[in-house]
Amino acid sequence: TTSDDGGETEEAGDELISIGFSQVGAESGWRAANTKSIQDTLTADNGFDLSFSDAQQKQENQIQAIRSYIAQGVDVISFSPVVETGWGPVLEEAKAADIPVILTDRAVDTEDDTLYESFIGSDFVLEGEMAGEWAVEQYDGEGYQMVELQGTTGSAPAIDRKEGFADAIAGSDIEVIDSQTGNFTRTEGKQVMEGFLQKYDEIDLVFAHNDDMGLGAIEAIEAAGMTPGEDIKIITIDAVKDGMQALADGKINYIVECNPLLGPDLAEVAQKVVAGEEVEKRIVVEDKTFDQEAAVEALPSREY
Ligand code: GYE
Repeated sequence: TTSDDGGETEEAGDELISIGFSQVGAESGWRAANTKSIQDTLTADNGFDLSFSDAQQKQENQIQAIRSYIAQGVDVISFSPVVETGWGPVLEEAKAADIPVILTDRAVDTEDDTLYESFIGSDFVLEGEMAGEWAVEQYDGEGYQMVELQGTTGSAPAIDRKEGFADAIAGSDIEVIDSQTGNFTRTEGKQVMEGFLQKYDEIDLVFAHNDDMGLGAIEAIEAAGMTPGEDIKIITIDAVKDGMQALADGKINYIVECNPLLGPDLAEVAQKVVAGEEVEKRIVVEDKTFDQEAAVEALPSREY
């Protein structure tokens, strides 16, 4: 089917745009807010027929979901790639079937940018840098020993946040004594932090690649009889409700936001792509930062 009059109205009785969306999983509060934004925006009222699948953080599940969307012949495929590499073949298959692909949230590592129409999401290197710059401002000169809780191994946010933070603290006396993945989940963040607390006599600072792992670390620190936010400082990324609450409560020291509300941008780009209009290859979502005071102020009106 081709799009007809190309009119601006969304409820003109036009055919719905069928879109297959493969989500990473349900690993974090960020992901829950992201899923809700997509499901609340890509509705029949807005002109979409959404097929949504959850890959449970497994690339093979995403590839399978994308192949089934290709087989169904949807108008648009969108996904948030769990890891950066290994997408070439399935993206080629979508291209061969003439189905446009829109990336949201996480990037793929490919030289060939004709394999997708647009990539909508935050600048994760910048997020890591903003977190690291604040750490240097606050703590340089104290000889802090830091541990890092990394996101999912091989994912764009884990790679980029690590890099941005490392760049920002280079030249300071903050020393990264260990860095392990907690897979962006609260449970694994807690487990990894428990291990760190057993292994090291002195930990002054935690940099967690997302709020959920930071919240897990808080549980481990409290269980070890210490006060998170004081005995051990904590910096995280996301700024979801639970993270912001912990920041307002003084248990986290600083959060760099990562905006999960990508549904509206995705809807707009999908409509344009189907209508044959030009779209931007890269749409960067803007993120703010919060210290404890700012969190107290922002919490009452926080959407997610
Ligand atoms: O920071 C984390 C989630 O890809 C930006 O994935 C996203 C990250 C987010 O699990 O909480």
